[in-house]
Amino acid sequence: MEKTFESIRRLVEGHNQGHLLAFWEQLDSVGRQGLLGQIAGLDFSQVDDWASNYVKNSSSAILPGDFGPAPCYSLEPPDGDMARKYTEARRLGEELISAGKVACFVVAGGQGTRLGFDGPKGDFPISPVKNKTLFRIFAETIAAVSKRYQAHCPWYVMTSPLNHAETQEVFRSNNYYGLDEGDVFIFQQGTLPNFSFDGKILLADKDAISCSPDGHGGSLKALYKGGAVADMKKRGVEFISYWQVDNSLVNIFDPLFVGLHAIDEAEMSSKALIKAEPREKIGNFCLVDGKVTVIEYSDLPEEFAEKRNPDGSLVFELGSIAIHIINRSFVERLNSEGFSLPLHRAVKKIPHIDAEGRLFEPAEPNGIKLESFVFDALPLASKSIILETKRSEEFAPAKNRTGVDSAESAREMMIARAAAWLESAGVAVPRKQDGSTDCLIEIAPSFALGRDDVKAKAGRVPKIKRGDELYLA
Ligand code: UD2
Repeated sequence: MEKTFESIRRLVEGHNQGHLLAFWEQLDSVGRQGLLGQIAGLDFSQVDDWASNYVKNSSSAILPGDFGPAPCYSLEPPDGDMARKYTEARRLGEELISAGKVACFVVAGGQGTRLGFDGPKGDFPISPVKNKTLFRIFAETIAAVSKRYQAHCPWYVMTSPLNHAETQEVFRSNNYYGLDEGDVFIFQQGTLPNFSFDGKILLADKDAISCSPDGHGGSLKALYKGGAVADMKKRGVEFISYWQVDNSLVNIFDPLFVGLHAIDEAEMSSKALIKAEPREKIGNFCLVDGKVTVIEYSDLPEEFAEKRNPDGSLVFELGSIAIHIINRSFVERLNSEGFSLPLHRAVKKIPHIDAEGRLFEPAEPNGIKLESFVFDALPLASKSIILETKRSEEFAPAKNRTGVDSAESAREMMIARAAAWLESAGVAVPRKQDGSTDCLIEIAPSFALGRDDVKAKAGRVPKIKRGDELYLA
């Protein structure tokens, strides 16, 4: 260990991080071993760059010199040619799903802190009548899709060290929600060290570096390193349908989206919606040097966010809802090329030990966490398409407990979508004077995956009375 210690000491001192070994003399052999392992696991070739370019440099992200709005496939095809393309794309998408070439992948490494929920976010109960959790809704959707297409649809779940063991336990104790355990692949994302404002890596304890999950962009490395990509290859999976764990309305297997992506030979594609307002907290789809690029809401200056076309629509109207199709071969290519995504800094309150080894719990932000974002891989794709979708059909993120993007609003949107599906099938839904439903409705994925399924089963729906709690399964 002495020899290893000496080389590690030289390494950390060479990068101005000598303080990481400040408590070495006080550690027992287990602590020493653990600390050396953590330090050896850090990519020191990058630490100086992180410290100077992302930590000490507090200027906001650099905006590209020249950029414009990105093109997009609209909700409805604008003409006959496009209508034929959409029809063909739907057919191809269904064929690819049936052939088991499409897997699904949820990023679930974040904690439900903003939701005020102590546990993996996917375990948050959300459905309006049965109080099903997000994970259960996704699992039932996957089961319904697998049944419809007579296909194996493997599910990949990315966790982080914050919730990996808990997530595994949630799946185990729920018997994998009825899915085949072998078709659920749970793996962990990587971490990045936390820094003080002066570029020093913080210690969580005398024998432990303070680290945080490396952002959802870390998924592109973790899919590869964690064995998911190899598993996909074995199964013949070519396309990965990506979404975020907080989106309770996501359409996990959308034949149109998969088909358009495949016909256009794209490597990574996205769904977009028209922003509700110029400063909505979702990324903006832009075109930079001919490449689809997302500029995060916090990085797009007001003058661009507010810019309007002559017809009054926003110039940058397309918002990213973090739904993508990613080719398995794209993930393989990036990893074999040793890619890295840009990092984004977040100023946070980070507990750590001080120079005397005492735990310090800051009341004010005291350091920097670094993250990469998955949408920063879009410009690396040889081709990338965007498909517009409807908020009311496909996007209800539960980020906060109440208010905008909350568990409350997501629940309301689940009811509203179910009501809209029923009404379009000719079923009367009691409504209050303000237009909201005067009943609770929940449609299980086993009953319907979309509007057309409800139409086919409308005859089975009982008459809905005011105040009813209707569950269709
Ligand atoms: C994200 C997008 C935003 C928009 C919005 C839609 C970013 C920076 N912004 O905003 O453009 O699409 O979502 O809802 O992404 N996660 C991990 N590991 C991590 C960090 C996050 O798995 O290390 C997961 C997390 O569990 C969640 C998702 O990524 O499912 C999004 O994270 P967030 O809620 O922090 O993103 P937000 O709301 O800033």
